[in-house]
Amino acid sequence: MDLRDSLVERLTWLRGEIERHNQAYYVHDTPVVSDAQYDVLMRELQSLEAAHPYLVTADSPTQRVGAAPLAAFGSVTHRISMLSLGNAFEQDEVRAFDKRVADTLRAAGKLSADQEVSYFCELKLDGLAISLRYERGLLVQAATRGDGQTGEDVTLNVRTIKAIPLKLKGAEQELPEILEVRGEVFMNLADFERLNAAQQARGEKIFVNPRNAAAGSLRQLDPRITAQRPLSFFAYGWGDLGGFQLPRHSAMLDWLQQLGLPVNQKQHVLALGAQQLLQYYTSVGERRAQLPYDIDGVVYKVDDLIAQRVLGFVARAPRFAIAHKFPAQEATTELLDIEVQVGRTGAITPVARLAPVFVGGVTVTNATLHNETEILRKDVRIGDTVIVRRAGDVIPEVVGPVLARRPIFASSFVMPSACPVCGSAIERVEDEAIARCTGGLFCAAQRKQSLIHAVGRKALDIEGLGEKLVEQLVDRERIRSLAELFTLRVEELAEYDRMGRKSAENLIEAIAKAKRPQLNRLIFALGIRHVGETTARDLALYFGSIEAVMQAQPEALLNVSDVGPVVAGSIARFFAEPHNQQVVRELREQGVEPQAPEAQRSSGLSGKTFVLTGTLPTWSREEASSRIIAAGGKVSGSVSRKTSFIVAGDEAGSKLEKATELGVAILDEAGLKTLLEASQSID
Ligand code: 9MJ
Repeated sequence: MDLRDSLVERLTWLRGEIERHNQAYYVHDTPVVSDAQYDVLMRELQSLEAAHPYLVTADSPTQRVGAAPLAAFGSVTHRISMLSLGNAFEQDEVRAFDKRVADTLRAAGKLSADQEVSYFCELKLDGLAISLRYERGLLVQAATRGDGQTGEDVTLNVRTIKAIPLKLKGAEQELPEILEVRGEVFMNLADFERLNAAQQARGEKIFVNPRNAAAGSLRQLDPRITAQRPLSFFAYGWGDLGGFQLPRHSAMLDWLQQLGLPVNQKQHVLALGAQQLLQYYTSVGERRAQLPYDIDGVVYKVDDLIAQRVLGFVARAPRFAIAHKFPAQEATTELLDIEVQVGRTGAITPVARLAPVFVGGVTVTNATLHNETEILRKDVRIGDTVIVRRAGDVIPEVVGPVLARRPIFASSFVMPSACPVCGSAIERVEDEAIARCTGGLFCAAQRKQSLIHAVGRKALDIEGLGEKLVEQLVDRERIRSLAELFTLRVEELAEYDRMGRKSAENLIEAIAKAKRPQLNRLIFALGIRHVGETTARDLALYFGSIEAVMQAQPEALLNVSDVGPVVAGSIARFFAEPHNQQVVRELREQGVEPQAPEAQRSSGLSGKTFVLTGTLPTWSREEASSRIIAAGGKVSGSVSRKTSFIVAGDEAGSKLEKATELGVAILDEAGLKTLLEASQSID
């Protein structure tokens, strides 16, 4: 073998390896080598090709990047038009679609009276439709949908998308002479976030959503830029097939996948009749927020391709398929004003006041703008038309302005220098994005939020004391500190909005019960910055009384597990404030008796370590843990020989297996309760 032969062999091997890794990464989502290993192969290929340009082939992976810039996009006439889909928003529209399909097929003798129509269900990706033309297995042309008849020639850009094979898989004689594949180019959410972060760091355009980022990247005049953009692709259809066809849509997609094209098989199902279509819609809706990309609905397609032909087309959409849309997660509306809200620790959050807009299934009038830096970054101005996003249960947020619609009177947000609620100065600590009101508990907004926190489920857990009532109590200056909560009487409470005598009585009873809180809950209720539930519990165990925590020197605080200088400093500063000391004194005067962990602890469970696994029938994990700790036991996250008991609920997994192997005693919830009762610690 001469030098040239061995060089060609090496090049062929490198190209094969790199394409195999591209497939593993982009088509199957399961990379088999690290990025660094991939880079080594790619660099070797690039340097060999640079030294021997006459050996470069059109399908070499190096040809995905760096082609010369396009002057402008040429146009491509689709040999078979690229259709769009009709939409359904309501269940009834889906039922009507299924009925139309079934009636037509029955009339044509393609479906018997007792048969349901078989549909192929797909996700509706929110990207950009493209058509890829392969001739004898080689990608020769890529075009956007355009108006359905004529699209833009984006071949050079599409060649840079690693998820799209330049060459189809399979023996040459088995590859179709002509194959036009249709599908969606899109960007994964994580890639979108990374791209925007990089764009911002370079001072370049920020994209408002993954769809725009994908479209902007594909329609770049310079393919070298497209090459750097993380685009993905899924195939879901076809155009010209050169006469070849399998009998079903599902079989066609299997075939496309075999040819090396990415197909979103994991998300596809076959469904019979309208009811199963609606089940698919619901189940995808539940998973939507966890998907790694944006979708705007699902698509139902009649699976049988002969049936599809019988059904035919209306205008530009097929009668055999329909898109069932989810409520839009984004909408545009007018930004009427930006106001600021004051949180429990004084943090100032700018809030957008919006002209009401229906988004994500609800009407939104307020949306968070996070902080001043975010407003500047997004360049959002009062008077702008803005894009509002509400995804899943997430708080609605302003994504950015529609610059083309910016009015001349649009005005920039200015962070007020004084708190709008109490007038105290607003400060912004250097290096922190958050501005804060310095008013502390002098500020009614902070008092309200502190009180809401203090009576919450994880703190004093006072049932029946909601936000609206707290607001009224603070606004009427009836309650100025947590201690005054314990001076409330049934008669006066009954006068408040939406409070009857019975609910007033229940509330007073709940407040009375809160006079004997667990010490850790009381510490948490005080709302000391950086002191969460766990730290509060550690402090309670270490110091044993609220007075001891209050008087602790910073050095003593540092002895508590997981308390470092920042937390210790925050605790010390909190209790150095005379009004905070006053609150604790007043609580005591009102008869509040925190229950020290020692008092709750009996000999029974001390020295015993528990591991919780699975879902218990009535107790949350949190509740079971706090009961065990209150009874003197310890809760650990992992099973070892030192574990005394494993408490196993439904769907207990590997921990239970390990405990069984090690011979650890196993309890269910009832067993745990019995044990706790025996240790006389249950309250
Ligand atoms: C998207 N966007 O995911 C179709 N689509 O079928 C799926 N779009 C489509 N199918 C025919 N999954 C025309 C468009």
